[in-house]
Amino acid sequence: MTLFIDDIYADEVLDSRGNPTVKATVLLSDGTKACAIVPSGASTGKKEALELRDKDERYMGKGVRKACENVTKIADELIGLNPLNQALIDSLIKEMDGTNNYSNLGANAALGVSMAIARAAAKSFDTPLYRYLGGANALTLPVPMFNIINGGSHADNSVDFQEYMIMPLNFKNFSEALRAATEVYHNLKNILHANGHSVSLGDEGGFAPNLKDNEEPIKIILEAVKKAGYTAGKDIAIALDVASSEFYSEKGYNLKGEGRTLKSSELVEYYVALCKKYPIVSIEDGLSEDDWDGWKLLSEKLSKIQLVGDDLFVTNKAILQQGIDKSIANAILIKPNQIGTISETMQTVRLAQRNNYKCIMSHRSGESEDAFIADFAVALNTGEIKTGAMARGERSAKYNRLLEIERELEFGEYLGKNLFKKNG
Ligand code: 2PG
Ligand code: MG
Repeated sequence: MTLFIDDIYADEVLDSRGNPTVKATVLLSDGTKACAIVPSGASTGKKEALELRDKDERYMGKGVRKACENVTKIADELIGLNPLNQALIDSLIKEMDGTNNYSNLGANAALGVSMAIARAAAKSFDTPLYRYLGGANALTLPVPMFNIINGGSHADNSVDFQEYMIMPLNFKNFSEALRAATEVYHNLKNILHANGHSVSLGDEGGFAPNLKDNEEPIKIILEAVKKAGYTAGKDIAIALDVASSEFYSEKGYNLKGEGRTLKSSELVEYYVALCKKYPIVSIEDGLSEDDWDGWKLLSEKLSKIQLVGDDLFVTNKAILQQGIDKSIANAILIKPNQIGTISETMQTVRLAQRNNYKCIMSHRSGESEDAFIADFAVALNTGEIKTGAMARGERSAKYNRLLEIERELEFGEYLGKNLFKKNG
């Protein structure tokens, strides 16, 4: 008998910030049971799909009981269908919602079901999730962006830029890259401690010290790279997520930590200067989602740097298409909960890849033990993943899953230094 979906339900569980989130469970006719937990952002883009919260007295309004009830409604539509038809299932969920941003059902309800169905189908075949989603072509272990200094909305410190990340490039495989980056992380901790800085952690497991300006974290990270015995630029490069929408207004970009407000052209010049001085290979959300003119300038001035649209594109293929048409940015952050389902996420990745935009699979600042994105990055050969520091269980869960995948993929590849080579 053909396989079918037997039941779907959801529970309200907690994420890594202690906020409620949706855990969806799918049962198949062959007895397979699989679950998925939905992540949650803090510095969200305005055009992201809606995360449904109860807004009542429970959990400071952040409960997700309504989203869990909506999972039951979705279940009524999907029970009896073949779980292998992910595209059909996702389009039915979308149709049932009837809006373009999941404002009826909630993207947290939609994504939980979508992820759990993919995982159940893979499990039923006794196939790893990355192989179920990507087939025999799922072979690329992603180069990680490790967020080792946290600022902006992810930390309670003076640093305006949200994420200072390191990318291990000159390594033959993922596990060696992970080791090197982790050694840098521990050296960074020692340096911060020795200089009397706090070594408490931000939301994504990076350190969150108070530093004098937005350049200081780069200097300290480079010191840590050296201390760990690596060459900055060659072995380890720097990537930034400025998350500048968070400090943008009509007046400009307010760098509170530095006590100055910059126009977009001045901020672009600042990036140009930073890129000349330091081995920066990637800048995410350098300009605000509302500042497409600024983005245009940035894209012209720093075309050799990976310029990543996160709040800018919100994993939305229609918005990405506008960016492509206007030659804005050259890479996109991929966050399934920004758009709502696995199939829509894959559509956006396909559009990006067809247009030579790089894709970076990404976690959210509110995460869980669910490592779905590790498999998803390999399945789609994104070549890059952003999933926080190497500390905190919800972040290391993704890296540890990639280690498992690396062991399984005997003929897998780690792009390393070829990642930024043209046609590499
Ligand atoms: C980002 C993310 C993840 P959040 O801005 O890229 O690092 O943060 O999930 O808070 O949007
Ligand atoms: Mg971002």
